[in-house]
Amino acid sequence: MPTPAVIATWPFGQIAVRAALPVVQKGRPALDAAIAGAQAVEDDGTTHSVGFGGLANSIGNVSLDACVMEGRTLGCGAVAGVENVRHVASLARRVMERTPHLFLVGEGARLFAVQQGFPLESLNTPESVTAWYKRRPRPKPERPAPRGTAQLRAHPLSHDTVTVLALDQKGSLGGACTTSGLAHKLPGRVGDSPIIGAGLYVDDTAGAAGATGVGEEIIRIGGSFFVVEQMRAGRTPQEACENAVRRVNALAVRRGVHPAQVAFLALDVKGRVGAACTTDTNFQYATNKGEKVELNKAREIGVETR
Ligand code: SD4
Repeated sequence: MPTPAVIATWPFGQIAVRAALPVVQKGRPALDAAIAGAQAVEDDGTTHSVGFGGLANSIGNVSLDACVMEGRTLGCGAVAGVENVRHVASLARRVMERTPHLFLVGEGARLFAVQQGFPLESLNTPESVTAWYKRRPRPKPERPAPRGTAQLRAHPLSHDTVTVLALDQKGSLGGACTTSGLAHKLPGRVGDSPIIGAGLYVDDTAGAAGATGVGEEIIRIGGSFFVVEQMRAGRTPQEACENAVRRVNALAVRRGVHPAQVAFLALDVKGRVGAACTTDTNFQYATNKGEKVELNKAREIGVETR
């Protein structure tokens, strides 16, 4: 019987691992565990980039993105641009289980949430409003970047997603990804987090992967799908994550920009984990060693010069 394992992004991933691990240890499916982990962070008002108390967009609204996926049947669901609903990972699961669709956005996703009995509430906290006000976007004269090379250089404290990957006792993988996205994003902006194949991808026949960081750069390379396909081709989860970061770096060189802050994490059906990030990302991830929850620093991969 495979030993259950959980891995989650950033130091607040420890909250997720602590909530998810008992679920798989009780013999429940990996997807249940991943969503329980994601929800624990969505509920945590001191985590300023996920769920309740998340980072506000440019007009001060908290707008959430999430997706879930399970590795046995490739069942998946996603929501994006959702306001006033806290448990968006769970909402993404309802999309997967109760609609013929895969992805709902904006007002449609919110109406579906109401229909499914999710409470509507303000997701702003006094801290999130103050943080938005202090660093709200103000117009400043800027020389426009050459067409197609505009690159987001996010402030280290202005983003962070929780992505949770779990392996259950049946040897099946599940994942959940939930975020308020980049701080001060344009209303309507969607990052990688709710996009299957970008922020998350899970396939029992290859492995599970998730991402965090500047979503535009993760989407551009099909990040999580890329990591999973690397594992399918025989790379370990660690090698697969490193190769995805190399691809982000190589593309930045091609486009003549500095690589954005991007990180990947992965888990395979043997319970092996991997994580890597671009330089200056300072990416940490939480995972379990038996019963213990550990916080680890991911390997940074710099631009290769030759
Ligand atoms: C996004 N990837 O919306 C998310 C933000 C994030 O660490 O994960 N930041 O682009």
